[in-house]
Amino acid sequence: MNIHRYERWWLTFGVTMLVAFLALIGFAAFADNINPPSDMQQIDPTKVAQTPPFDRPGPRRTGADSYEAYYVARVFSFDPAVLRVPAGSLVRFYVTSADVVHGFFIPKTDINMMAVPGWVNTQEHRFTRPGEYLLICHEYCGLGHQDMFAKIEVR
Ligand SMILES: [Cu+2]
Repeated sequence: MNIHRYERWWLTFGVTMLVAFLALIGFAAFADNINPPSDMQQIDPTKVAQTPPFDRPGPRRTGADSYEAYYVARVFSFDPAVLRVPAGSLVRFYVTSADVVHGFFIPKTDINMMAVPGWVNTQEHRFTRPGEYLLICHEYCGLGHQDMFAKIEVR
């Protein structure tokens, strides 16, 4: 089989790039220890209401200006419906679902997660500006999806 010289160069370039990128991915995964999330906490989705700390959803003060906020998402609401924290608070959100997959999105912040039954998702944000923040479900979860929201009051 006769392969044109330019075609051979192009094939060599393509295979070289493929090997280089695979090597970079391998390096990142093993040498730099970059992995997909694998340490997520699990929870029995049928026993969310009995499993601490999700049996009492809401905020817990963990420091002078830091809070943990435990949220349960279910059709078509979030529990707690209102979270009140002082301005400047660093809030770590812990989110799970008691039924189907929901979204957990707070516009104008970097909080954007999924509430997945069986799993506890977590993210944190510092609320520096006082005001009322909307927490919305941004994953279609059923006929009442558009009514699924909660509020965060920062004072
Ligand atoms: Cu929804």
